This record gives sequence, C-alpha cells and structure tokens, in this order.
Amino acid sequence: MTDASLSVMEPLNGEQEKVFDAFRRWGYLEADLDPLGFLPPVHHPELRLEGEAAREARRIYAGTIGVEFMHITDPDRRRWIQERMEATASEEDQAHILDQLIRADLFEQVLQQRYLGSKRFSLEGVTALIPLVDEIIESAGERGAVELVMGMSHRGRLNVIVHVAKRAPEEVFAGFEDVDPRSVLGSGDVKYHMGATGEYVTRSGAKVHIHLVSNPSHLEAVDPVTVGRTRAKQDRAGEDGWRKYLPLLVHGDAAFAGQGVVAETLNLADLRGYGVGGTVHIIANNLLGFTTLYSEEHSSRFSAQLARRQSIPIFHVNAEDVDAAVRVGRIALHYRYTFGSDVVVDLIGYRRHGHSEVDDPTVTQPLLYKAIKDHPPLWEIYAEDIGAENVQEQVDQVRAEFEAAQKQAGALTKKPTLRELPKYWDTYVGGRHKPEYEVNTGLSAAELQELTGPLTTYPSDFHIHSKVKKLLEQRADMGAGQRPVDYGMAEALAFASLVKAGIHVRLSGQDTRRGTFNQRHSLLLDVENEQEYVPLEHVAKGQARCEIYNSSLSEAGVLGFEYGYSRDYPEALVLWEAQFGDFANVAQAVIDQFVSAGEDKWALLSGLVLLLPHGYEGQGPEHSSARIERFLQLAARDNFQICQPSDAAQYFHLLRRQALRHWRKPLVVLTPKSMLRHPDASSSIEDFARESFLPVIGDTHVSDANRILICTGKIGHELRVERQKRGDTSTAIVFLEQIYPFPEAELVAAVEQHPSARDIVWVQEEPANMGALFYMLPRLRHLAGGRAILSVKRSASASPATGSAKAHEVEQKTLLTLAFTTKG
Ligand SMILES: Cc1ncc(C[n+]2csc(CCOP(=O)(O)OP(=O)(O)O)c2C)c(N)n1
Ligand SMILES: [Mg+2]
Repeated sequence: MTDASLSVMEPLNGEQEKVFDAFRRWGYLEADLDPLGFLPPVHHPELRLEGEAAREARRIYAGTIGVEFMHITDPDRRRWIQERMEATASEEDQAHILDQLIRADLFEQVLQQRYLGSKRFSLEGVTALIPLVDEIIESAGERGAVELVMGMSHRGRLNVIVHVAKRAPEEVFAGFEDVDPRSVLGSGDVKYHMGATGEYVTRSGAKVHIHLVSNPSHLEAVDPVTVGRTRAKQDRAGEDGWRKYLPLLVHGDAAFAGQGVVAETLNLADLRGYGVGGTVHIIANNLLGFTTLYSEEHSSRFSAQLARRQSIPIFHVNAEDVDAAVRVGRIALHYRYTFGSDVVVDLIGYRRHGHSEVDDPTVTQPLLYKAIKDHPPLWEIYAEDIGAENVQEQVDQVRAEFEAAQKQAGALTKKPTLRELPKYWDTYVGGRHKPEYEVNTGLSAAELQELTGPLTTYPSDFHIHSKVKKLLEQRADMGAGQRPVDYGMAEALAFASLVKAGIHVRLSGQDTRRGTFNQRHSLLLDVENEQEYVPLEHVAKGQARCEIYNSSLSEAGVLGFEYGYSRDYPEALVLWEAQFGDFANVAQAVIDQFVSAGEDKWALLSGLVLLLPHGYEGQGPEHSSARIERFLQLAARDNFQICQPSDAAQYFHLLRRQALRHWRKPLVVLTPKSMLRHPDASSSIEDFARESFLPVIGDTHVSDANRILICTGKIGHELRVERQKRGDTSTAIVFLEQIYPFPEAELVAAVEQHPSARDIVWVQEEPANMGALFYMLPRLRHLAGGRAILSVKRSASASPATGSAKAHEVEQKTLLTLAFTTKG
C-alpha cells in the first residue's frame, strides 16, 4: 500500500472523533483475534457505544486486527497508524496467498506421513506466517532491502527454510534421512537449529538474500545475536545500511513473555551503539507453550505486551484472516522504514499437533484439541472464502511435488549444506591452532611514540577535566618511555595501532568509555559544554573506526549482540567487557551455546573478546571471581582461548595477536583490577617491541630453584613480593599467561630451567572447587617428570570469596605463606 492509495474516510466531527478515539485506544481488547475462540474478548466500559460511528470504529479497531498504538508518544506516528488502519483495505493477491498456504501445510503433511515419530515443530495453525513474511520481504524489497536477517526458534523453522529461504525441499528432507552421520560424530546440530541462507526474488524482480541465523534450543537467545549480526552487516554497507539489512525475529508467545533476553534486546533498539533502524518482531502465537496455557504464561493479557514499555506499535491479528495478516505485515514493514522503529506483529492462531509431533496434547488440553481435531486446515478455509476453484487438483499436485522431493532426498549420500558463508570469511580459519598462524605483534619505541601523540592531545580550545589532564600527561610520559606503561595505556596503544593499520575496533560494556576502574578514559568530555572528543578517532588519516560504547545494563543481550557483530565483521577486533567478571554468568547461555560451542555445532567462527575483571581483593563473594573454572570446563578442541596477561605489555600483545592473526577464535581475558596501575604489572616500553605474547613467563630472577610456583595474574606478583620479604632465593615463580589452549611445551621449558627443582606447586587465589586447579593438576602431573605436584588454594567453598575484607587479608597471607612452605 503506497501513501497515494490511502483513501481516508470522510472527516469525522468532534463527537465521532471521540467515539473513534475510544476504539483506537481500547478496540484491540474486544477484537476477534483467536480463530478458535478460546481467548474471549474483554469488554471495555468505554466501548459501550452505539451508532453509526461506533459501528464503523468497531469494524476497524475490533475486527480481526487489534492494534495497540495509543501509548506511542509521538503524535505523527499515531496519526500515521490511524490513517492506515482507517483507510480501505487494499486488495490482496489471493491466488498467490492460497498457493503459499497450500504449500506450507502440505509440506508439513508430507513430513508427517514420511517421518512419523520425528520432531519437526509444525507450523500448522499459524500457517499465515508464510504469506505474512512473504509480504514483508516483498515490501522490504521495494524499499531497497538486499537482505533479511532472520532469527527464530523451532516452530515452523523447516517450513521457513523452504518457503522463505527458498531452499529446495529435498535439502530439508535430507536432514530427516540423517545421511552421513560419520561426518558429524560428536559435533553438528539438529536440523531445526541449523542456519540457512537463500535467495528470494520478489514479484517486482528484486533479489533479497535470506539469512536464517543458527540458533540453540535456548529460546530467544538468538535475538540479540541476530540484531548484532544485522548491525555488523549494516556497518559494512555504510550510511544506507539500515535500509539494506532488515532484521526479523520470529518469537514464540510463551518465550516472548517469559525470557528476559527479549526485554534486553528490545531495549537496545534506540541506543547509539546498537540501533539497526528497527527490528520487525513477529510472535507466532499459538496461545500455548509446550503444555502450558497462555493464562499461565504471562500476567499481561497478551504475550506481546512486554513491548509496551517502548513507544512502538503492536499489531495483533487473527491468523485465520490471512488477508488481514498480510495487510498488517505491509503496514508494519512500512512503519519500520518510515520511522526506523521496532514494530511487533502478534499473529494469533493455534497449534495443530502436540508441542512436537511425538507429544499428545489431548492429555493437557482435551477440549482445545477436540476443537482443533475438527478444524479444517487454513488453505481450505481460505479457498472457500475467496471462492477458489479446482483447489483439490492444486493440493494433489503440490503433494506430489513434495513426495518426489522426499524420494530424491532418500537417495542422497551426502548431507547438503543449507548455507553459504559471506566472502568476508574467505581468509579466516578456525579449527586447531597451528604455529604458522602466529604473527609479530611488537612495535618499536618510535612507532609507539608516534601513536602516543594523538592519544594524549586534544583541540586547543578543549576544556579538559584536571584529573584527565594529569592522566594524559602521564600517558605521554609512558609513550615516550619515561615512565612504565600501565594497562590503560597499553590498551590504548593496542587499539590505536590497529585502527591505524585499518582494523576496526569495537568495544562495549557497562561504563566502558571511562572504565569501571577509572582506567580507560577513551572519551574526553569538555567540562564547560560536554563536547566529546575521542582521541582514538584521531590517530591517523584514513584510519579504521574505533567505537567504544557504554552498554545498557545487560549481559546476555549485549554479549549476544557483540557475538553476533563478530560473526559478520571478522576483520574487526570486537570486544565485550563485563563490569566485573562474575556478571558474565548472567550471559551464561550465550557463552555456552554460542561462544563456546558455535564452531562445533555450526562450523561458525568468531573472534570475539571477553574482558572479565578478575582477582581476589577483599570485595566479597561477588566482584572477585570471573569463574575461570566454568570456561575451562567448556574448553575442548581449541574452541576458544583463555588468557590472564600478568602485565601491560602482555595485554597489548594479546589484543594485537587476536586482531592480526587469521585464526578466528573467541578469547576470554581475565583482566586485572587493582593491578591496572600497579607498578609491578606495568611494563617497560621495550617489552612492547618484543615479537609476541608469551603464553608462559618463566623465572629468570632465580637460577636452578628447588621449588617452582606456577600461577596466573595478580597472585604471581604477590608471590614475588613475598619471596623478596623472605629473602628466598630458591623458589621460582612461573606465570601461566595462556591457560587454554594449554602451552605445554612452553611450560615444560620454564620448568626445565630449574633442573634441581623437586616440587611444583600450583598456587591459586580461588577455593579448591574453583579456579584452574582441577584443570591444572592432571596436566602438571603429565609434565612433572617425577617431581612432586602440590597445590595451594583456599578451602573449598560454596561462594567464591569471603564477605569480610579482614578475613580476606588473613586468607591471602596464609596462601602466600603456604606457597613457600607446603610440603608433599
Ligand atoms: C530457555 C528455554 N527454556 C525452556 C525450553 C524448553 N521449551 C522448548 S519449546 C518450549 C515452549 C515454547 O513455547 P512458545 O514460546 O509459545 O513456542 P511454541 O512452541 O508454542 O511455538 C519450551 C518450554 C527452551 N527450549 N528454552
Ligand atoms: Mg506458543
């Protein structure tokens, strides 16, 4: 529907306008939305109105479309929706719609007949999803979309792969045949989670690439990932990116209401670092979640009402009025392109079978399923409504097509790949680490000095905060080699060197622009007018972008987003920073399902970096531990890297290595807190010229020690201080800087520097049931060569750390003492 075709009614008089307003506000409550009538309308007292205007308003706002839009604060947007709702409905291409409904339902039926007892999560009951999405793609194509980036869960996914992504049906049938299982032993994923890509050609001939994002079983976890992927694609495309790349999320009704990550994702919509010019949300609403009724799923009347906190419209539509669903799809899409806003379409139908096809729903919803049993398929209802002829012939022909495709699939010996990777992945590799992937990450003093200039200067008329001024002066000294370099400066130098070399850097997290520990100050603010100045954007002419954002207070949403971004920007260094490392567990599903297992399940790579502040400093059970044990338990087949750089130069090399290598692996960095500016963890400028990150730092201060302490990060520095206090000259302290993949050869070399050593002691700050202990002991035994293996750690504990700062001190002292005294 173009604006020109809006045929608006006669102007309303004051009285009529009032009547209409009541329906605009409350009409959706009375609307006829549930095809089976199990969701009874709510009669709002303000709608007890009779007369000509009320009849007309009721037809428009309480028919098979119910729209919630009067909460939108912008009057132009309300008027825009009102005009479209009150215009005469356009005529739809009903033959095309009927064809789609037949194909969608028959596809499910052939699967049902041929693979009885397999799960497929049929779309039947909300089959209108196919023409609805079809219309969205058609309209998006008219507005310049080149790609639809789509995230969805199980329901109707196989149908979408065939009828939206346009993959050949035999490719999906092949998934049921499970051909070639040996190729995926121990890896791969089930067919209704795999991603797919395809080409959609609109009726006007526009090509829209379809990208269905791979997703885990964890409902809605794919939402922020999809939006992050879209943002990366939009950023690659430049200014008009938001028109070219359209994100579409299909949600379940139970999941939309219940999963917090939906709210986190919606909340990103209008934030500077995360906006995508609007996401189209569709709820494939069957008023059920597995065996649970809608009334048990949300405290709101509609699942969709979670979205009410935002100033965006929600269109509810009866999934058996397919013309209405198509019309809503068109309006929703048009709204997205007009206002750059999110929009929600709540497609209300039912679920033809059990949750999966092997589940019997008559046990939990006997009356509902009695009604469903006698309810005709949607194509039959639609064909009758439009008076279509020879429908049975059409149905038979489509069935025969799918049956033939099924036979073909049975003859395949190799599983087809349902997706093609974009070109920008061509030069990157995953799999096991190989030494030849390593690159030189060092920079000379002269190069660092050159980067330091722009990092420590600002325009002459800029009114800088006195504390920041002092910090920049110190950094200038660091860059000139006149003062040891701290982590904050090391990071700035790493980022500056990368953007200068044309590598885009994107970092986000809570309070990340300044840095939780006052360590970053990536943004300078003029204290008189709050003008912003970002030195990293002024490193060199023609440099790449350096984006550093304060994120919303979300972990799952933001980490999911950044993971998604890294998936479509392999050339960039993409980082997510937790405020404290322990908060990463709020994003555990993203870590388990995507960051750790994405390559294994879907052969999809990511170079995402997680910065997790970690260290026992007496701040209590929280704020101490980034739960390294959790990451180590997930580590296998070189799926990611876990590192704890013990000084500033190591951090610098680690960041550069991650960006400059073509091996794309997620990197978990345990970052310091108190050590950020500590002289012991600062580095000399010469350390930056070294060739690479050192996975292990051996001890050269002590020769031929008889005891070797092995540790990571802060405790190592404390052990050095303790050693000095004790005047000990026979204990070596070895820093394990890369914990996974395990640098065995380097560690063996560090140990063998001390041929007389009899004891190897693993020292960690964490309790015995946490930290790297369980991971290290078998590995140390393996390389010990007959030496005793001992360990020093806090007692096993249910929480990571004590709540008392004094108790912490006592514990820490004990650890240090034991490290030097414990005996096998
Ligand atoms: C985070 C999470 N919790 C629980 C489940 C198990 N589960 C799978 S589907 C489902 C019901 C989903 O209902 P809804 O969102 O309405 O989608 P529908 O299956 O009805 O299309 C549940 C509870 C899951 N997959 N993910
Ligand atoms: Mg449901």
